Amino acid sequence: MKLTSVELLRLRMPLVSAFRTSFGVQTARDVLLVVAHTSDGGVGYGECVALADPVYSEEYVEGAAHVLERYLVPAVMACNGLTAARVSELTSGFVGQRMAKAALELAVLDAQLQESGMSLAAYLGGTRDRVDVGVSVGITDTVDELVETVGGYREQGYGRVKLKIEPGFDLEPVAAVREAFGPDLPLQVDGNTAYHAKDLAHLARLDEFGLLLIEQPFEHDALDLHVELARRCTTPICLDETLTSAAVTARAVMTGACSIANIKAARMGGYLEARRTHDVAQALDTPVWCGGMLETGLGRAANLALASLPNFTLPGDISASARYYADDLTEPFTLVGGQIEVPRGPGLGVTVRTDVVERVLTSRKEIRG
Ligand code: NPQ
Ligand code: MG
Repeated sequence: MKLTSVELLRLRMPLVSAFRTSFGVQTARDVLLVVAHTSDGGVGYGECVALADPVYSEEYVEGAAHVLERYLVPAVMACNGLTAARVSELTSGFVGQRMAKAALELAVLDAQLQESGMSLAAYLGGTRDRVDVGVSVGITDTVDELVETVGGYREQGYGRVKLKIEPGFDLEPVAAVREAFGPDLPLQVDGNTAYHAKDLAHLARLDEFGLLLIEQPFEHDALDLHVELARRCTTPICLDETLTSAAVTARAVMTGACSIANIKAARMGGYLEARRTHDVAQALDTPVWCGGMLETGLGRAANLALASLPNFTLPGDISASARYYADDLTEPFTLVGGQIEVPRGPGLGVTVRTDVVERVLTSRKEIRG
């Protein structure tokens, strides 16, 4: 494959409701799409999930757009016989930039699979045609409002519920949700690195609520604190922000910092490293689940393909399109019995609604060879 041009599209996608976490309130997504055009007339799409500000990780969307235009795209456009598997090696000279690299790798992979007629799920080794999904519920002003919000998602059919927590909003809301929906509700929490060593004893009290897992309470590089909490808790510890590669995931598991892994392809530089992480976790008897970054239907299609792999044994943060967007960039993904169907068509297996793209477009930049 040879790329003739790459477009960087910026879109402003309002969220249906504000999403509050320990690192801030999001009311819209500043989406960056990478569109790869090939010499055979092929087109592939990739979505960059970096936030508008570097509050979840060190990357942010403006920076990702610059790195793509200045470094990453030129590195792959010069390549004849380009394949998705070569993108990480061709861009390895540029340190980090995982979310930017992942978006480019996915655009190349989509174009490659469109050409070969293979679905992303088949390419990655998926074994399921529908996957269990969950919902991530933001911090609310009151505990009553949280219980009401969770009730709404339960009515929509969500099986697993994840609550965002932060210091001052943890034990009480978790107790209220457990009280309201009973002992059998699959429930987990996510601290998004908001806690510190002084909170160890407090966090260990989450053990009384029969949670599936406690996700990333401490800083991304605080492996030792996660090891200590895991020692004090019966509730499994899961890592998110920390897990930036298969090797880092193996070390985190083997040091006891986590016994469950949240896999986000974008956080690891792409779906190929995400698959390698899946395989390493499987070899270490460590269950994984697919994390979410409020992707549009493009990134959501790719996450569904990834979540169809055998060791994704826990429901992922792959919610229905309507959880975040009134109008998605693809036909909307909907919930059926707590599950979502895995696209089967070539590549991402979705049709891009170019009318919606044009409506929410804020800028377009074309990079030619
Ligand atoms: C997490 N995702 O698991 C992240 C946090 C998160 C579904 O909770 C815009 C883009 C807003 C990405 C807010 C979920 C976001 C975002 C929160 C990711 O830690
Ligand atoms: Mg998380």
